[in-house]
Amino acid sequence: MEKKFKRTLVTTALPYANGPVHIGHLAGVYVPADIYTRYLRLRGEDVVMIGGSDEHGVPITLRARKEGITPQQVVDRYHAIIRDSLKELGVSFDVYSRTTSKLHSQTASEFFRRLYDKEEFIVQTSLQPYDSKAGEFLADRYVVGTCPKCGADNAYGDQCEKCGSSLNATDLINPRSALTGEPVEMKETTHWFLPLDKWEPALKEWILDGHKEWKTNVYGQCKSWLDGGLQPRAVSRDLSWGVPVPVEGAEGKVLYVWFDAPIGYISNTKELLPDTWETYWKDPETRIINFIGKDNIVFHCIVFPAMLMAYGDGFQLPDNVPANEFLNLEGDKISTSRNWAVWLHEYLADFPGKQDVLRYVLTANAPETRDNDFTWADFQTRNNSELVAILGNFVNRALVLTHKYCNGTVPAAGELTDIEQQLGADLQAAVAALTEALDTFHFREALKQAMEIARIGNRYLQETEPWKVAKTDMQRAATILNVALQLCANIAIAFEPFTPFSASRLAEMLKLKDLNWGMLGRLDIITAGTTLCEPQLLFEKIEDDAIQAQVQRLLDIKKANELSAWRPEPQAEDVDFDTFCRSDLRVGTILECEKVPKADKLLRFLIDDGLTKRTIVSGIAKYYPDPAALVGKQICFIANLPPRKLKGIVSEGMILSAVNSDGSLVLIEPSAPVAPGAKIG
Ligand code: B3M
Ligand code: ZN
Repeated sequence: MEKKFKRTLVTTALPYANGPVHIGHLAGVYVPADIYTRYLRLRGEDVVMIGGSDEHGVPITLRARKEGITPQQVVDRYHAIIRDSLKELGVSFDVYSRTTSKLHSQTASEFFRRLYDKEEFIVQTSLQPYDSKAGEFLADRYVVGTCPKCGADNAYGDQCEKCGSSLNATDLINPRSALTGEPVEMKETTHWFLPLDKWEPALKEWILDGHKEWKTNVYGQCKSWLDGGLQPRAVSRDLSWGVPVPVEGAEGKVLYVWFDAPIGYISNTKELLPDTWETYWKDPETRIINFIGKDNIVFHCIVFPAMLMAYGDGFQLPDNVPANEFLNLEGDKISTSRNWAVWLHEYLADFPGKQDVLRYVLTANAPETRDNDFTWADFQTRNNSELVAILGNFVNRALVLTHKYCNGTVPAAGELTDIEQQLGADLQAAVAALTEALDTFHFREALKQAMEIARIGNRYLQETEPWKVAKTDMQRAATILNVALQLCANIAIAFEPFTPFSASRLAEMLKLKDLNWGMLGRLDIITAGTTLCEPQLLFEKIEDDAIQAQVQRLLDIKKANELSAWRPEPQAEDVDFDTFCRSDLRVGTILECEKVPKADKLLRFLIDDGLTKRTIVSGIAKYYPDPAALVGKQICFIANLPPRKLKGIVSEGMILSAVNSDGSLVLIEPSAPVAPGAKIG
């Protein structure tokens, strides 16, 4: 940290309470924010971490409509799931509240009212999307259509989930109502707009000149918004769910969710610290850090700062906005609507006690600079080959050897040799790199450096072989074990931000209390003579069947999605009646059916067609692993196609079949036995 601040306010994007949180939310926001906050706490800094559910806006009302319940029921349900699952994951919020609280409503109203009184808004009457069938204006996600940027179908009126672009409902191609599916109409309505253009020079100076240290993805997005020129932005909506617009003549209008949600950071701080909250917002010696995903950059770097500037009264702007890119799942974009996600509450139920494994994997693989992919195979490998084989293994060896050779009591160290001098230097280097990475929000790198301490430990034991030395020189063996245990103590500190459950179990095993960041790098943290607890394994191997079950679940979801996305092909062009009548369709009985040798796809049928026996070759072998089972079945076929040769066999006709929505093939059979050769018409 170059500049010295007195305190830090860490905010985390408020998740919409329209569904549970998934690994994308965790990797993007909650895990990095928690790492950072825990790190600052270990340094003894004054830090608070703010969170809460975003309970307004169209995502909530759409969900309510879909589930046939009220918006209040939706937010009550998901707020509880989100709050409890984040807590169980160890995300250490000082407050986790909700934007439907009374305090928030008051705070947001007061904020709007002050801007209104200061004449910071402009009032504009404009044409907005409207659904006359439903009799409602279509705010934001109530409009769906084709994304003008990437061409994805089903982009929302405020954002495309596929490419992440932030949109206006009027940008969409072929916009239609999410309520009725009708094409949208336009109708006049009046709203309050925040003239972002007024704040453009100040924003440019603050970001483009003042925050060149921001992550390139964040700085770049801000620059492109600012270079493109800012427009006034509506801060109210024609909706019934939300904070009512607190001025006369605004019946039926509420604050735009992106106006009230960031104010949630303020109201949640108020809720936590009713008497001192203002120091966390208005004292220039406070540092505000917003952890968000990349789709929220414009709101946190441009819109909310403009709101704060318009409000004045000493409100500080964020010092940094370390936004992450997106995490994909097994190569596909995570999507709540397609259920393509690993949901936190389900993970916690499926992998009890393995919070740290998920935290570790999501950090090791964090989408810090580009989108990244979560795969279950990688999850298993990182657990088995890193947490178990490197970290757990080192700690376990150090503890087991201490129990074996020293009855579990920390031996005193004798003289340190060159090996220990080198180890000390390596440890210092890792700690310096770890601290630097945490200070600059490079959490993947930080985790790598923390892991380096365990690697140093494994190399040390490998090189010094205390189990051999103990046979001849117990004094030297004692020194080695003391140093190994000091490394374990360093691990208990260094891993606390990343894997807090295991770190605290390790600290307990080592009988260590009141650890702090300042101790890191030292080789005298544990006092000789301390009796350690019995060693327990910090991490366990994850077996193939647990991973297989998760992969199968995703395959089932993919299948279900394909099924629900299936639509019949559009009807073919007309064919004239006489042409069609010349086709000779008949019923036949299968006499023989076998695979055509050296042709994977082909089956050879011998058909009793009533007149004679005919051979038909059909490319449907993959659907029938046991062709002989088809013998005796009746099928329908086209009899008067010109014969053609397939793999040297003359095929005289075509068997009728249909490919089903799930991709399976069904032969068309008569519904009752029919004399072979009977015509179909
Ligand atoms: N709820 C969007 C989101 O969940 C929004 C964030 C609000 S932060 C003030 O991505
Ligand atoms: Zn798009």
